[in-house]
Amino acid sequence: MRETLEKIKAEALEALSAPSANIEDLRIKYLGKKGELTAVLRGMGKLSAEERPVIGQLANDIRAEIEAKIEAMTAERHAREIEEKLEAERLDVTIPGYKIAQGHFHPLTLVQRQLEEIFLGMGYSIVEGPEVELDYYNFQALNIPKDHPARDTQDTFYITENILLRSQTSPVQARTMEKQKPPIKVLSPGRVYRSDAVDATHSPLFHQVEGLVVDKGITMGDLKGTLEMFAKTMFGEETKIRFRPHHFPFTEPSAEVDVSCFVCGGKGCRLCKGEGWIEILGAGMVHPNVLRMCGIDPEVYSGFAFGMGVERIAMLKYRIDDMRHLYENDVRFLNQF
Ligand code: 2NM
Repeated sequence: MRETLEKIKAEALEALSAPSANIEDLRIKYLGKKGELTAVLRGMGKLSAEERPVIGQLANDIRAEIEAKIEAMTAERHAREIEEKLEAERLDVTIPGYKIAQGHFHPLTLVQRQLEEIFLGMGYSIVEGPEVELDYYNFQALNIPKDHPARDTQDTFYITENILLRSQTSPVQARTMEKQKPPIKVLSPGRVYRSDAVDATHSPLFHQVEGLVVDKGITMGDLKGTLEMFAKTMFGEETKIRFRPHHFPFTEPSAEVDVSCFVCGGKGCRLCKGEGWIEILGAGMVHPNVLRMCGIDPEVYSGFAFGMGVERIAMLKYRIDDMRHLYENDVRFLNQF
């Protein structure tokens, strides 16, 4: 029996030493309930009383030895696995990182936001309205009846005879006057549409920012002060403004407004075409007919309004020579802002 035990021990230890050994299978084979060592112990009943404790002790020692070997082999294997994993997943912390491309706002958005900031700072609220608009709000309420010649210069896209794509953001202001009692102080930025062919300075879709102030005792002086403040903030403290008489159906009197050239300071250069002045917006005192049609009594209240093209301001500010750059989404262009 002793030899059998020694043989099991030698066999087990050798089998467990093989690198490819299935340790769990071997544990069952040698130490399991139906294993070889257990089988030997079952036969102990045949031994004499003197032999029994000796063989029993030997069997226990061998069991302990095999268990220790199993434990050692398992630990060794585990350590090797960790080592291999560390080797395979080695990190080179000195590899240069990937640069994640960062987006930014479109130049038109930047300019529109800057315009909004300036007027928010002067206490204006921002109002929005539909781009698909009624003829009534886009034209009639603004003193442009169906047969008015001003409709030619603001030709737009018609959905039906009475529904169109707004040609200006003034309909938002007509809606505001209808809903809200003075004092009114609003800014309406947004998309507008005109039936224009695309060229360096025209697009059938462009952006406007219009302002409207209505209260008791509002004068042309308030308009000039407001626009001077705006021009200095937008184009620099040394900027001057100039009003030239003009005609708009919705304002009376009306003016086109220039700023002193922010490149040459007024001496004349390529940007201002030698003029020293650059046209940036249109403005005027809201026509009494407009106030009346929007439910405001022109005998009690007066107001001023102004409007400018966001594209035009952006092109001046960033010296963009062709409006089409603003719509083509060429990243070589856009990445410059
Ligand atoms: C401009 C120029 C002049 C304008 C007028 C109005 C309203 F609704 F009060 F009548 N809103 N905006 C206006 C006046 C717009 O854009 C060049």
